[in-house]
Amino acid sequence: MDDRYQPKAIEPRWQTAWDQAQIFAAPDQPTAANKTYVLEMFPYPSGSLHIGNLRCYVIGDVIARFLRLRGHAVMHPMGFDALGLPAENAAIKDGIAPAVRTEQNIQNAKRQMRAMGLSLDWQREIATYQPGYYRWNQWLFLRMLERDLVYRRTAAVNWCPRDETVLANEQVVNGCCERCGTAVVTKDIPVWAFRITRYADALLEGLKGLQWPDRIVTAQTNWIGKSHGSEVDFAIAGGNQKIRVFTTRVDTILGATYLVIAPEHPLVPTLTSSEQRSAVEAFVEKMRRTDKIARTADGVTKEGVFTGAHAVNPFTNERIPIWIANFVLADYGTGAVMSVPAHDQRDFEFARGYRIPIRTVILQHAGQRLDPASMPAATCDDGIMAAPEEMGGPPLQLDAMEVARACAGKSSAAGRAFLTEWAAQHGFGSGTVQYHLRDWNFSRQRYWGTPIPIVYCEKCGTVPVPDTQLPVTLPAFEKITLKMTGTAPLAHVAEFVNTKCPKCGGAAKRDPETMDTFVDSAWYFARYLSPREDQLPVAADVARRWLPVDIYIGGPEHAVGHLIYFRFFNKVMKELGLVFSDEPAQRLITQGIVYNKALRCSEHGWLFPRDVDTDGNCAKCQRPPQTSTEKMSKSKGNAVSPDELIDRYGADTARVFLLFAGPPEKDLEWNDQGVEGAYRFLARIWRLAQAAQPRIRAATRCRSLAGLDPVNGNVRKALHRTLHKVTEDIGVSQHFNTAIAAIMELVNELYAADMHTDQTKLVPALEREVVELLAPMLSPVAPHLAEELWSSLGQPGLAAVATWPAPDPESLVRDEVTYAIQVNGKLRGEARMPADSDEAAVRQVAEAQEKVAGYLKEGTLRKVVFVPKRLINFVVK
Ligand code: ANZ
Ligand code: ZN
Repeated sequence: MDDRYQPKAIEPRWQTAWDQAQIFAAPDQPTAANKTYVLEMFPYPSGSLHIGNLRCYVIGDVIARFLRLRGHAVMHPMGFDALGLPAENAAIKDGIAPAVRTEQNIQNAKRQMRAMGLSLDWQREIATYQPGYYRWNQWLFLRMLERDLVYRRTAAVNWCPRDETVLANEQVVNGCCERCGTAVVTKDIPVWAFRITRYADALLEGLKGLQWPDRIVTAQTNWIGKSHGSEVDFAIAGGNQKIRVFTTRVDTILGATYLVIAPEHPLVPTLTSSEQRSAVEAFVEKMRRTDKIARTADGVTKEGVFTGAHAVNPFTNERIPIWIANFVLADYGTGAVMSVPAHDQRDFEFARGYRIPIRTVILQHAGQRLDPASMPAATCDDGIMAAPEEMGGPPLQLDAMEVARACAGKSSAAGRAFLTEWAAQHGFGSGTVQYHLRDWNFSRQRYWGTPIPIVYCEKCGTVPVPDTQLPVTLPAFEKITLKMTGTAPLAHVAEFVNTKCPKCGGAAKRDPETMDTFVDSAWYFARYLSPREDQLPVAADVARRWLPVDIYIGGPEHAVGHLIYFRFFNKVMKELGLVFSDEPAQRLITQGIVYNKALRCSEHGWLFPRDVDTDGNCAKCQRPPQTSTEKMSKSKGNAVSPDELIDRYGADTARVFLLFAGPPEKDLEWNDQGVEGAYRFLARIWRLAQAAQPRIRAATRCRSLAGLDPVNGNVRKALHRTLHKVTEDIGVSQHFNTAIAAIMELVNELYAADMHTDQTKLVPALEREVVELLAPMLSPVAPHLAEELWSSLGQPGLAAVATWPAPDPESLVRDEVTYAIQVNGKLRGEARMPADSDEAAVRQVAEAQEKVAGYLKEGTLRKVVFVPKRLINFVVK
């Protein structure tokens, strides 16, 4: 071994050795018991990856490497999510074909991943822009079309006026385009949609068996949004039409003082009186121009307009006005709401704004009297149904007395059951279930996506492209004029659109739209298993052996997008007999965000390091920039490239930094000291192994405590304790940070025993054992250094495929010492405790002793003095 730790010299060598030995290739025939499929969400190949992007892959790599050492057959593939808007927009900007640019970016990303030491099976690489991949998007589309899971509809879609495309709900953030930030508008256009709503219940049900973070499960549950409620018909006064409302709170119906319908509701024109017509039309037009998500967001002022019409409450015969308002959605429930301002906050704000009466009908506790005139807000919780004399606001009319008396004193839940039943018996309502989940509009008016395999023929209508004619390939970029016209660019490419009808052979036109890239990522996890299979998207036997993904790692931002879509596709693929597990991924780890300081000039925006002068000011205007901590991102100038980092410190340092900064789920902030610290830690290990190498070459490994002096004995115990902790922290809790901390402590003990010098207090056999165990322990986190340690032993083979050692139970037994327990310096008790107990553990035992507790009660605790291995003293006054 070299004198100095020089990662640059050693890391590429081991990367080549791993490649040559092909040790990361997943075996074809794992046994069910030892297969583990570790998958990270595949990257979008934009320019190059930064350290923030790589965090997810390093986390996955530690798990994959650890499990390999534990004897698992590990599948750990990688690919590229290569279609989509950013590549197309870049192509428009600089005229380079997306395919060319994408391929360059992929090569660069692969180089970076290899340089980080990721243990990936590159033989399984996929890239979604290749026809050999997207062909199967088309094939799945056709199978779903046959099952009525794909359909064409006119939908009011989210439309980004800048990107000129439809956006899924998941791609709209606070009413703006997730990509470019432009305010999204609503537009009616024909689209292709997946009938994901057919799986709403299955998608909810499936969540129960998954080991996923609670917040993702909650986000999906809410997104699917199953609500049990009732539908009730209100007659329109003076006609014979009805308006049906959906409510989850039919127990509040005696407090309904108005109805509200969505601006898009079909009854709007019929209901509007001539006096109200111009006001209504103006309002409806205004709503058409605002995005429906922005319009219904919390905090947006509730506004509306009276139609001039009235409805009749079927339970009470009360006449109430019908309004139109911004907060009612046309495509949820029935698009009409009974408004109960006393018990619903939106209704409350609206009623206050338009001076509509408020009647309280639910009591939060018996005897409560609510005064609508002075209520600061609606009381929205379930409660007890009020008797007529307990209600506040306008009194009920006589017709309402029968039902009000029957309900008085019932709980809200009992009231809902009772009134739903009543409505059913009288034929004006029933119980029902609603979902918030909507069908997935997935056609895009863009070029760089999977062409939709449909042909339109004047004679035969809409004709699916037969399987034998797949893939329908994208025409070369050179043939395209990417005009931002709002129509699909492929529509202007004659040689693409003009085709023959597969049915009658006559002239026909292809569908010029492409698929949302979320289709690509909805099933890629299966494609890795048989990436070259050309009969089916995935070969059944490998799917049976390897699926589901055992551990999936990726960003929590995908909670209600990709992570729902791929569950939906998995269910469909199971019905198609392609896969056999109910869910695509059993465990999910969502990694935290990597932050870094960013500089912003008030004049010139985000500053890259090269935009800052030596005084730290903006190089263009010399103004001092503002510093803030931002999510690491290329656009904010605060991205840290792995290339420079690897060049200076090595990949192992970069890995240790990312892993040591906190557990995988936690956000972390980039900092240079942390990197230095990680480097020093690895250099210290290097020095140990280098110093010991001549001594241990010929030694045989120590195998027991027997015959060791106390110094050696304690080091051996520390070694095995560390091994035990690292095994648990990596394997059970995935707290890689505490595993690394444990190794750091061990290294301190080894330095204390002078193992790094020729004055070592350790016997060669123990030094050998130290290195033999350190190599596998380090292998998941710092794999290159681990190989160096391993080969310094004169051992054949690679550390990456060694066997994970088991700690020696004899050495795990912990030494015990007697702690003195003092109160105000006087001995009040004693406790036998493990020598390495921490303050909290000793304190807990001490406080539990009756005598000690008695003394502690005599005053207030001011201070606790703790001397490890000796005493704890409580200072009480
Ligand atoms: C009366 C009522 C009284 C309501 C009350 C709530 C509280 P979830 O749980 O999301 O299903 N609603 C129904 N359709 C709507 C639409 N198209 N746009 C906007 N709001 C709509 O919510 C169901 C509740 O949301 C329904 O119950 C209805 O208001 C409203 F004290 O009816 B409720
Ligand atoms: Zn035809």
